[in-house]
Amino acid sequence: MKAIGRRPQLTRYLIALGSNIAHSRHGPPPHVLRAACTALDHAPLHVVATGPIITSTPLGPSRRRYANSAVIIETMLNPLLLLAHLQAIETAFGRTRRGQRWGARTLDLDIILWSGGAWQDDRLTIPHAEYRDRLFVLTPALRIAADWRDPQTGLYVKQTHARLTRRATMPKAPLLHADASGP
Ligand code: PH2
Ligand code: MG
Ligand code: MG
Repeated sequence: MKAIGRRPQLTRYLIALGSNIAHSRHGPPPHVLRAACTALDHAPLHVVATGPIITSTPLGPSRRRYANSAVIIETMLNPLLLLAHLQAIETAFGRTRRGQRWGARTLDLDIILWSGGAWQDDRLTIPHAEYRDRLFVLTPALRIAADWRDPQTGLYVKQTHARLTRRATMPKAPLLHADASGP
């Protein structure tokens, strides 16, 4: 749903951060994310919660490991204005867009969820289309947004996270004894 015609209001967003290229000044990816949190905490944005920084195996063609994190920000910006603002921060951190999908990047800032429900247009989709399958998003998000609800699945972040981790650690079904009939 679009917020056209609505008056601007204070809104919360869950943002995922990723980096797998060092920055000449900020240093390696975990330091890039720390600097990005500082950059995000300037008007018209305000960081209200910061998740842990984790390292993760790259999904996609890049071979460099990622640093990932998540923050909650509060702002009066609507999703499209926020998207433009986040892209400006990515560019200020030296992000170049060479068109390769999932290519290596100094800084990636993705809008995952917002307090306004769902958003869909040709520039932006909220909830983020792939976050439900990404532990590198859900693990840091769990610490700061466990009780945020996905308007499309109805699941809380903690449930979406549990769905992934339980599947990964589910005990195998007990082996049936092929020779159960015995001697
Ligand atoms: N981001 C991608 C593609 N692959 N892999 C990891 N581990 N972490 C990311 O943030 C990431 C990725 C596209 O944005
Ligand atoms: Mg991304
Ligand atoms: Mg992105």
